[in-house]
Amino acid sequence: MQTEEVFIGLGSNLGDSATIIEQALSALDNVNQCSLHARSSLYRSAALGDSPQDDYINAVARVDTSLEPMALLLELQAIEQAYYRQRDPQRRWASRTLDLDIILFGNRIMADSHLTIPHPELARRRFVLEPMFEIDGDRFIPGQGSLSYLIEHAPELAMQKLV
Ligand code: A4P
Ligand code: MG
Repeated sequence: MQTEEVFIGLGSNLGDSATIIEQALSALDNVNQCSLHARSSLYRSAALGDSPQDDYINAVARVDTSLEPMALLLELQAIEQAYYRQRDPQRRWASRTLDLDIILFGNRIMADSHLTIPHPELARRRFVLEPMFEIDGDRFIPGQGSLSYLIEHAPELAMQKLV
């Protein structure tokens, strides 16, 4: 079956974040028509957003999938739900037990009311760019240029790679 390379960003800043991220990586590998091809280390970083909150633990996974983007998003949301993520519609970027974002989906570029790919914040997020580089080295990001260029120009962020 034809598969595409997808990069998924994982983040958590509530609860036992490192364990939650490790379990979510296994859950990704168990999704039908998805296999986990590679994963980054865990990274700790200061929270980006408008109100002070705890540091995040982040990682990036590369999965190979024959699912379409919307079907994959529904699978990711089901995994988020399994971790009882509490959503507060009044507060964008509020603390969360688990957040899964589609970063890249093959070479696709798309934007509709449910999905924007590549992820619209990618170029500003060192906690996604650097783990991607760790997994796979430099690559071209559709519509944006090389990953190394984006890393060179991304805003500074207090971030630590965990062993
Ligand atoms: N959506 C659109 N495009 C995508 C995509 N490429 N991947 C839509 C995933 N979802 C996408 O997402 C809201 C809607 O976005 C979804 O229903 C989907 O249709 P959500 O996960 O429910 O909401 P959210 O995550 O609270 O909002 P948002 O704006 O997606 O926040 P982000 O971008 O996820 O940012 N700081 C650090 N250091 N590390 C972090 O991981 N994360 C955030 C959250 C803020 N600050 C952070 C971190
Ligand atoms: Mg999200």
